[in-house]
Amino acid sequence: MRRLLVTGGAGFVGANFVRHLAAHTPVEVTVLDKLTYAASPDALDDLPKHKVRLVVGDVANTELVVELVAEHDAVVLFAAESHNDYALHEPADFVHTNLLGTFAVLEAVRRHGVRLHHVSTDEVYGDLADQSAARFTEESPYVPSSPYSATKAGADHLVRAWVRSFGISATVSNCSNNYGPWQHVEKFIPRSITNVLSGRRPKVHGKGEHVRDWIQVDDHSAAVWAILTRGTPGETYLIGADGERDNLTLVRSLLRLMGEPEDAFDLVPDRPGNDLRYAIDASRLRRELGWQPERADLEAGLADTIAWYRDHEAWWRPQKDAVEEWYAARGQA
Ligand code: NAD
Ligand code: TDX
Repeated sequence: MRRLLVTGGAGFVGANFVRHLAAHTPVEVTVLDKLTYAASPDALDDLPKHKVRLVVGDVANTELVVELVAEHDAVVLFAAESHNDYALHEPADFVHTNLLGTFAVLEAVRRHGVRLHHVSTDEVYGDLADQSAARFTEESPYVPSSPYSATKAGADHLVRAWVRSFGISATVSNCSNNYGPWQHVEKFIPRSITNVLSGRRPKVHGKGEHVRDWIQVDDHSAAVWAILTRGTPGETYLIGADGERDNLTLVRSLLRLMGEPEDAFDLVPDRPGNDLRYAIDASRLRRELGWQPERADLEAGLADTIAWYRDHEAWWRPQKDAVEEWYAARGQA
C-alpha cells in the first residue's frame, strides 16, 4: 500500500492518523477534507509536503471522490460531523456528510476496486444500562440513540451492504471515546481543560454519572493501520483500551492534575438523550491482529494532554469564546 486517501484527515482523529502514518510508515497520503469549523489543518502543517497533500472538498461530491479514489491504493473514511451537542441542533449536516459522504466513497471504491476502511464509533450500539451490563462486542445489536450515532450506524450498514451486494473490499472499526492533541474544544476533555486555562469552571452534564471508555488517539491510529493492513476484508473490529471512567471522576482527575480543587466544576442541564455508558471489549482486535494499546494509562495521558493544551493556546484560543457562547445560548455554560 503506497498511496492512501484519508477523508476527514484534517479533523482530530484523522489528523492524528495522518501524523501517525508520516512517523511510522512510508505511505503517501492525500487528505480530502471540507475544512468545516471542526478541522485543524494546522495539525498537518509540519508534515513533509512530499508525503502529505491536502485537497479541500466535500466527501459527498461524487465526481471529486471518484477522481481521487482512482489515484489511490486504499481509502480510510474519517470524514464526519462528529459532535453530539451540535447534532441536536443541525442534524441535516450529519445526514449529508455521514450518510451521503459514505455513499459517495462506496460508489467510488466499487467502481475502481479500491480497498476501504470505514472508521466508526461505539455509539452505534446505544448505551449500556449500568456497570453490570456486558461490554459491547462485534455481535452487539445496533441501537443508536442520537442523530449523530444514527447516521454513523446507517453508514456502517451501507458499508456492509456494499460488501455483501457488490463484493467491495472493506473493513469497519467501532472505537470508543478518543482524547489527545488537536481535539476541538467543544468536546468534554479539551473543553474542561481549556475552561480552566481560560478562567472558567468545567461544566458537567446532569449528575456526571455517564461513563465513557477513553482511548488515547494514537492507539486508535495504530489499530486502524493494523486493520487496514492485516484485517480481514468484510469484517468489523471494535477498538478500545479499557479506559472506563464516569464523567465526575474524569473531571476531578483533570482538576487535580491542573492544581485546582476537585470540586471546582459546575453541574449543567444534561444533553437530551445522553447515553449512560459505553464500554468496548476489544478482545478480537488483540487476539487476531496482535494490537494492544501503548498509552492505556489514562492519568498519564490526561497529564500529557493538559500539557499539550497549555503549549498550544494560540491554536485553541480563537475558537474558545464562540464555543462557550454557543453552549451558553443553550443553557450549558
Ligand atoms: P472531527 O469533527 O474532529 O473531524 C471531522 C473532520 O471531517 C473535519 O476535519 C471536517 O472538516 C471533516 N469533514 C466534515 N464534513 C466533511 C465533508 N462533508 N467532506 C469532507 N470533510 C468533512 O471528528 P473526529 O473526532 O476526528 O472523528 C473522526 C471520525 O472518527 C468520525 O467518523 C467519527 O465518527 C470517528 N470516531 C471518533 C471518535 C472520537 O472520540 N472523536 C471515536 C470513535 C469514532
Ligand atoms: O462540557 C461537557 N460536559 C459534559 O459533561 C461536554 C462537552 C460533555 N459532557 C459529557 C457528555 C458525555 O457524557 O461528557 C461525555 C463526553 O462528551 P463528548 O466529549 O461530547 O463525547 P461523546 O458525546 O461521548 O462522543 C464522542 O465519542 C464518540 C465523540 O464526540 C464522538 O464523535 C465519538 O463517536
